[in-house]
Order: sequence, then C-alpha cells, then structure tokens
Amino acid sequence: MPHEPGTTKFQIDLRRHLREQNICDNLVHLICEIAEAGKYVINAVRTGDLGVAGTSNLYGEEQLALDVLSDRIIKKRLIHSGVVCSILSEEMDEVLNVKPEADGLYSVGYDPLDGSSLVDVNLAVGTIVSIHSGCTLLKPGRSQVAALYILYGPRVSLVYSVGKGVHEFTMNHLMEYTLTRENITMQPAGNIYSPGGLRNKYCEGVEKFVRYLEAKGAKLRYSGGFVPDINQILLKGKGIFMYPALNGSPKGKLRLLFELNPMAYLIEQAGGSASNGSIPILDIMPDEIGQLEPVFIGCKDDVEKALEFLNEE
Ligand code: AFP
Repeated sequence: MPHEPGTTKFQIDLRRHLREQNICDNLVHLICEIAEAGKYVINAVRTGDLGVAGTSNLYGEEQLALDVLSDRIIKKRLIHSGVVCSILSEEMDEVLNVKPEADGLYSVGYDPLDGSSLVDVNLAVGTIVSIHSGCTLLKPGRSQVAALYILYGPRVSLVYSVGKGVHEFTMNHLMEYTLTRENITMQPAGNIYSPGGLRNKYCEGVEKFVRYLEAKGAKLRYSGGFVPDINQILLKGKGIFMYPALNGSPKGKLRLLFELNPMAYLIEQAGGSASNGSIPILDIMPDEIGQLEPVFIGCKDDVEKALEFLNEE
C-alpha cells in the first residue's frame, strides 16, 4: 500500500499503518492496545523485580515476578480493550472468557515475556501474540488474523502482520512506534542456524542436518530467546531456527498456540516456512492449550533440507 506522497516511512506510526491495511477497526484498536501494553512491560523489564513469584505455570516452570507482572499488564489491557472475548497466556492454566461470543471480537493467545529467565543476565526477551477472530484459540494457526511480537532489546521493536506482509516498528525516544521496515521478505536459504535444546539429545537426522549446515559454513547464532533469535533470522532474511524433538522430549519445548503459531504466521508472511518435522506448523489442529511441537522455522529451502534429513531416518 503506497503511502500518501510527501510522507516518509519513518513518519508512519503504528495506528496509521494499521489503518492503511484496510482491516476491521476493532483489530486496529486491539493491536494498538497490545503495543501500548508493551511500553509498561519494557518498564517492568528494565526496573522490575528479578526474583521468583513463588508460583509455577501449567508446564511446572517456576514463574518469575516479571512473568506474572508482564502477564497482568497485558491481560488487563486486553480485558479493557472491549474487543476480546477469550484470552490465554503461557502463564495461565486455562482460557479466560472475557465477553460472550459476538461479531467483531477476537481471541488472543500470548507469551507475555518469552525468555524471561534471560533478563537477569541482561539478554533480549520478548512478548509474542497470536490473534484469532471469534472466541476460540483451539484452531489451526493458519486461521490467525494477525500475529506480532515485541522485542525488548537494545531497542524496542514491534513486528506485526495482518496477512498483508510483515512490518517492523521501532520505539523512539518519545516511546512512539514508528515504521522502520516494511514488507520484510526472506531469502530462499541462509547462513545462520539456531539449534535449540541439547545436541546430544538430537535424533540422527537432525544431527546430520546440523553437520550439513556446519559443512556449508553456516554460523551458529543462538541466544536462548525465541524472539531475538527469530527476529535476527527474519530481519537478516536468512537462516533457520530449530527446537527439534529430543530424546526424552519428543515434542520439543516450544508452545504451539502462543509461540509457534504466531512466529510461523510471520515467517510464512515473509516468504519463509515452519514445520514440526512432518507438517506445516500452521496446519496443526491443536488438541490442548498447552500443546508443544518440535519446530524448524526460517528460510524455505533450509526448512526443506531439514525435512529431507529427517525423512532419511
Ligand atoms: P524461558 O521462557 O523459560 O526462558 O524459555 C525460553 C524459551 O521458551 C524460548 O524463548 C527459547 O527459544 C527456548 O526456551 C530456549 O530453550 P533452551 O534453553 O532449552 O535452549
């Protein structure tokens, strides 16, 4: 969508860019509310308590005070947005029904602070959001109407798609999000790989794929944070992230509803692909809210190559 003449892309703020996508006003409002919540989350990350909350989540993972605070900030914003009917986050044990089913409402699945355990060593973390129309999140990721993440790094950036390309906004000194990249696209193959998990627990096919990548000179880039690791591959337009099935953890570690589906939506919108090793992530019909899936996500040819090695087994 070309901008009005005389406007440089750096003057385009998030709300205006969303309006140019010709989407429902409620969806514009919802994404802007989530973006606004990110300003309070970044403040909590920069100054908040790094201790434990004394509770654990659905996965038995100890919750940090920041996990709980970030979740509360976003949840409150979603509830008061007036356009959300159901909410689910990584920090919740069950879906929260906010409003009865009605037209123009959305369901939101989110990881409020993915990688939170990295904050106390000052590494980048992020918020990941999946948006469906209607009141259920237990649908294949391909039916999402939007996905976004907010990356709390040296700069705060927000990357979103409503199915019409992938666009990056960066927070300026006034804490406004301004357009910095539009219609981000990925190359067919790349030279970065992010191998999650423990290599000594990889199956033979994944081990052979990693050796193939090393032989072709690919560079290992892995921070332990899904958002910065995906952001690097997306913005450089080249590479693959994987968190495969591990011996002892056949479904890997990452959550389908609020980590893999939104990231797969964004990567596919940028021309990449995402698979669980058998089928595209976005085609998986979720059985339960806490479902985990192995993942190979990034450049289309790199993901295809990974599947070749897996299928040789
Ligand atoms: P935490 O949220 O517990 O820090 O886990 C982060 C994460 O879910 C995802 O952001 C990373 O890609 C992945 O785990 C890293 O897992 P490993 O530490 O097992 O490599």
